[in-house]
Amino acid sequence: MSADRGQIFKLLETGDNFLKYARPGREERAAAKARKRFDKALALAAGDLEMTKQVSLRLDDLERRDAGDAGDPGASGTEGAEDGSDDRDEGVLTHDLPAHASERVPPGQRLVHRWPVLHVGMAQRFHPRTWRFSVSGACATEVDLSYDEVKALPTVEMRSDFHCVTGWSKLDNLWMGVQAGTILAMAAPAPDATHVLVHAQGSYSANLPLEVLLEDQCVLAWSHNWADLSVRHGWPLRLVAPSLYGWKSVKWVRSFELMTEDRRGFWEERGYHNLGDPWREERFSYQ
Ligand SMILES: Nc1nc2c(c(=O)[nH]1)N[C@H]1C(S)=C(S)[C@@H](COP(=O)(O)O)O[C@H]1N2
Ligand SMILES: [Mo]
Repeated sequence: MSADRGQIFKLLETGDNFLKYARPGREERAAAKARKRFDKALALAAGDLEMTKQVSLRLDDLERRDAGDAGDPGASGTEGAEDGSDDRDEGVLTHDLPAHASERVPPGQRLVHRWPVLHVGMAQRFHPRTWRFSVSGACATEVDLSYDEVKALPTVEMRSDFHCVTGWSKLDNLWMGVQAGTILAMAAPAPDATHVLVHAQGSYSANLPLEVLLEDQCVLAWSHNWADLSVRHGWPLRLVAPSLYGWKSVKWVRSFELMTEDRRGFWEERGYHNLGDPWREERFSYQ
């Protein structure tokens, strides 16, 4: 039997979204709902090695998550005090686009006015004394910066639109931070460096072509619309890569790993598109 990959992936996507949108305090319920979809997907994927692998990665994630919660209560409760303000941002969708917006909203996306929060796992706590941002791998000079050193680099303001693969787009975000290219230049990427694995604190990562990270609009940001980021939006530092879907915009970012060949990040390994251009609707790899 070989079920349609689209049908299997739809179950995975639905399960992923329960996890991504889990509200603080509701993680258990979200994990149970996700597990149901993943179990069903596993049954349908029988005989399809690639899809079976993608389901298994997710079931492993849930196991690790369960173990982590039981063994390390200190790992949770990372929400900062400033995080209560925009609590009800999800699902505020409109279908009436402003006249100028139509050509700025990629296919299959709808506009949101407030700012949803989504991530897998726990928000990450900032430890200013031990926090570092590093660049390693295929480069002439490894870079290793404290938070103050990052903030002392030339600052830019960058306006851009944000498109999440789950279907929402938020226009006109004003980010303040340091261009990714500024820090990459300090490292002097090797001539044969082609891709970067962007690592978050915790186990999240995303891969991007080096040339995308070098675009002017790619920023390591600490501020959004004139306010410091909240913890759940990625404080103290997040990547903003506006030309790709939002999962590439790694929150709680801690390092760039320069690579001479491509390697898939967290969601890419779980079946999301390797590049993720919203204008081409590059959502999932099975497409
Ligand atoms: N570290 C980390 N960064 C992440 C994620 C995550 O799970 N962990 N989720 C990504 C996804 S899928 C999206 S759409 C955006 C959402 O950013 P926001 O929560 O600030 O809206 O963060 C991205 N960055
Ligand atoms: Mo996303």
